[in-house]
Amino acid sequence: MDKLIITVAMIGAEVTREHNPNLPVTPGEIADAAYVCYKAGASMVHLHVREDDQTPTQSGDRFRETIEKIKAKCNIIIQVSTGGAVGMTAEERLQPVYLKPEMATLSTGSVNFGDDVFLNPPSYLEEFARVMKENGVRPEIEVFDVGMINNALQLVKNGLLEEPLHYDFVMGVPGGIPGTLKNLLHLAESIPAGSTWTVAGMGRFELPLGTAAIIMGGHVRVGFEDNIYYDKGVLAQSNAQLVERIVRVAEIHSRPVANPDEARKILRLT
Ligand code: KMH
Ligand code: ZN
Repeated sequence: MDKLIITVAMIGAEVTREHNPNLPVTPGEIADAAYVCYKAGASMVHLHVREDDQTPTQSGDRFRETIEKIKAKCNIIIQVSTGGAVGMTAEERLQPVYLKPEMATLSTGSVNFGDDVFLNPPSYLEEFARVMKENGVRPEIEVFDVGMINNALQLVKNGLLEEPLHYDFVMGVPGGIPGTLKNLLHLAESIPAGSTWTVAGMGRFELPLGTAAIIMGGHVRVGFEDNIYYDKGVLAQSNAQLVERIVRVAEIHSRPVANPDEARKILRLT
């Protein structure tokens, strides 16, 4: 089994300080929080950015400023979001990819997203994969439901993606695949041998699915984008608190945690 890669998704596009007052918002706050998560054991940050008033943005300038601040503190892998927020155009969403970060997300299908629709028609998939390829950015395939694996493999057939792919199973989004253990097993068995995968369990699914991934040889994503609670009715004090907990779970199961350079090798970034 490879060492465990812990990704921290600290912000997202939906959570606000009204939900959890400990949400980092400005580039400086995000960089400080990323550094504490890195010290706690995170080797990758899944990055969204906000305006000062918390509005989600895919502004290249805002991403550049935030990435520079994170890089000044540590060598954590930076994976930019191309999901952005529901309703953004493809052009808006793609802006951070032109900064040539090490990784970016690529959602390979549309999904109901609470009361909204997170739109990823075939034309977006092809455009996003092409722009990532042209900019030398390694995609992480965001899988909100099982058919999205097949969509990614179709992009491989079309020459727009190269195997082995790295997948993120996003489980428990209202509208997406439910966060059950049976579904996680099915997803993990549905990707080609040699692929790597992470699980991002929403809300109360974060800890049990993360624990399962540790045992199964997958990797884990935690953070306020997915889950703002530490326990039932108890808000997490920081993203790092969620990272620290999953590190303890890994220790209990004798699964060593990868540092960023070890994670780069596992993810074939180097
Ligand atoms: N905010 C969601 C609509 C991603 O980062 O690639 C999409 C999302 C996925 O968060
Ligand atoms: Zn995201």
